[in-house]
Amino acid sequence: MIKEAPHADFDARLAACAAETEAFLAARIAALGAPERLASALSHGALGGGKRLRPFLVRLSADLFGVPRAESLAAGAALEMIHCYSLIHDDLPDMDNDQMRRGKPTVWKAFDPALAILAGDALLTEAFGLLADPATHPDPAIRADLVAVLARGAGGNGMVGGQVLDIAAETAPLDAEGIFAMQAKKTGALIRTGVEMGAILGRAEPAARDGLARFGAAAGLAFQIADDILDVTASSGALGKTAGKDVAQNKSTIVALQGLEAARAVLDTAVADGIEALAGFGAEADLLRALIRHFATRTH
Ligand code: GRG
Repeated sequence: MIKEAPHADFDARLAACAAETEAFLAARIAALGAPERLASALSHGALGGGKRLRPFLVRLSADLFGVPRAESLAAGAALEMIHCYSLIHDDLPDMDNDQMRRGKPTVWKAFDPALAILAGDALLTEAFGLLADPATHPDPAIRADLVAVLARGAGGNGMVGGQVLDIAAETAPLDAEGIFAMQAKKTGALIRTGVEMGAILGRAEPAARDGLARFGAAAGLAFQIADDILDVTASSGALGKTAGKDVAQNKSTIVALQGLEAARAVLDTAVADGIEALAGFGAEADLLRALIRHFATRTH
């Protein structure tokens, strides 16, 4: 594992971004005018938990270009809505059938599966409504670009496509290449999208945007491999994950296929690749460098 002194501001900056995102999401849900039961399910699934890593990626990427905080906050909240919807749907009985998420009952357990489907649908829809809102960004071309990049990351060739490949792998196990391709879509696409949204808000030059996209892809891989390692090394209670799930045996992961040592080597390479992709940036990208290290060393 790569040893580096932690960035002095990292924890405080992540906590501040998480708190701002929480308040933004709460206000947006309250302003939706949804029926009370749906609003409760949305609050249950989107508020009061979650590390808010994806909004932080948008923030850090946008900060490289001096983007106003209100813009990266709104774009990050839209990305987090997609993430929350994916978790709500992923937990459903016909998907992972999970009972607990973020230390509380999953949305379908607390309400019912139909409402959980609809709450996910509402978050998915609202995410794009938020990006199309002139209050998010005054320039319609930027808004359209944000919508396009989020649709690509979340859709059939992104997160949803990755989920389909993952489900198919339950009956036809994947080789390492297949696992990387599936994970790059299922979890990697949204993480890369977060960094790209910051670049769009910052009107980044192609070279900078390309470097950030490569960083995002490496960060997505690091996040997923670390998650797979944590699934087998950390106690489920400490992680707040579903107790008793034998992920290593049931899921297509590099850990399950090649073992922990090989997975840790992939993780180290992903971190190095991500940091290398930021070579065109100076000290202003140190928090992004800290973030990919955080992905690799996190304990929950
Ligand atoms: C159902 C359309 C659909 C997609 C599901 C992302 C996904 C695709 C499913 C999530 C299943 C899962 C637990 C994947 C492992 C990686 C992951 C996304 C973990 C959760 O993300 P964190 O750790 O969660 O950022 P918090 O709760 O902090 O937001």
